[in-house]
Amino acid sequence: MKFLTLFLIFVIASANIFDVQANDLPSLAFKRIRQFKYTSSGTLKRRNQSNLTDVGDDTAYISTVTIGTPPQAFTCQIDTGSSDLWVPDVSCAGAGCTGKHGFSSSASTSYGGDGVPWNISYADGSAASGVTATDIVTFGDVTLQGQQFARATSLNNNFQSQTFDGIIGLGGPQRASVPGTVTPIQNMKNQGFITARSFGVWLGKSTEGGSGEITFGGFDPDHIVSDLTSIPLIASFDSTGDWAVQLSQISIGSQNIALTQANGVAILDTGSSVIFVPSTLADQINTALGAVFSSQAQAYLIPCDATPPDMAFTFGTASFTVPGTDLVLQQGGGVCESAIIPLDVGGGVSFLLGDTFLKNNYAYFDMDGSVIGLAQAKR
Ligand SMILES: *[C@@H]1O[C@H](CO)[C@@H](O)[C@H](O)[C@H]1NC(C)=O
Ligand SMILES: *[C@@H]1O[C@H](CO)[C@@H](O)[C@H](O)[C@H]1NC(C)=O
Ligand SMILES: CC(=O)N[C@H]1CO[C@H](CO)[C@@H](O)[C@@H]1O
Repeated sequence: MKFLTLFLIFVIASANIFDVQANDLPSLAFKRIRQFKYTSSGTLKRRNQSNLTDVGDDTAYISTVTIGTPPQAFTCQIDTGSSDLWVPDVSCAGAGCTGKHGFSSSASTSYGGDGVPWNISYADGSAASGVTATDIVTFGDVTLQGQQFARATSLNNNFQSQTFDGIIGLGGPQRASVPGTVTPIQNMKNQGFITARSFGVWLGKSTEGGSGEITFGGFDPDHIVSDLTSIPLIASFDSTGDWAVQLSQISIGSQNIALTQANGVAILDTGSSVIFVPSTLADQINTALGAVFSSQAQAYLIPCDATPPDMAFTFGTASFTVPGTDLVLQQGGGVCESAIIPLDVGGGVSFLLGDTFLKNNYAYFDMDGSVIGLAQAKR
């Protein structure tokens, strides 16, 4: 997840939340979601997907991405909080690059040449730089011609501990480091694989066998327990390409915290393992969970055998749950940390609802409909 500091005028769409199954809503998003659910041929064409691997007990979800001819394979973290696709270059040297696969442009007969200098930095302090390029890119079932990506010739030490090679950003093109970038999701539409710039994300749990799945251009009805509820994207974030939605309340057991337009902006971020909350709310939430801040650990610690209450995240009138058991993170040596972690993100964003939230709730990211559809996930 990467952020720019922007001064935004808040023109937040009124809490226009509706159930996708309702019959009297003329909205385009409604029709599109219905259509995806029941159309197996025609405009949607056949389902295109990518399987995901759950790594580090739900800390990251990765997909194999191949680049070039013959294909060179990389593991990329799927990140809805950023919009760049990059892999390490074969020339990448230094601690951040150790053990990762490197792309060799000279070994690809379809290499489209170098573009412009490129760099990106993420909210956790990790940073990469190199050069943009184009080549054939395969992501799950989809093969994209002339796809832009970046060859990272330098990765900072933050990447040393990461088990994946690169990152595939699934945010809007406005979030891309290089203006004018055509993202893989945009290219899937341009090249006729999908009719809308949308995708559905199911994240498994390591305790239940792991794995995960992205469905391009639609969602997978096999991984939702009920119909999707459409939550409008916040209009003022159109210019940032962020998947930003408006939280109205969070609940910890029976304790409710009401949120305002100003302090309830949440990004649904597959690239964050946990749930990041504003530092001003972290004490209240963690106290209700039974977690206590340790200045030594610089973290909210919680007994590993604790059974904290469930949390609910409310968008307008629709609530989505995270079970208390998923809020206790094993850190090794009998130490456990709360999954509710303070982070002042900036840019008008208060919450990053990461994998802790998304492995419990299926999310359908629809850029063309300007909505995110949510439903409780089904294994
Ligand atoms: C990153 O790229 C931006 C935009 O091209 C440039 O202004 C900036 O100097 C670059 N930063 C680094 C550290 O290379
Ligand atoms: C994803 O996994 C399913 C089930 O194992 C398999 O049938 C499908 O071919 C896989 N898709 C890709 C793109 O590997
Ligand atoms: C596996 C699968 O269903 N792939 C489909 C992806 O979309 C293209 C274009 O519609 C189809 O040709 C593929 O069969």
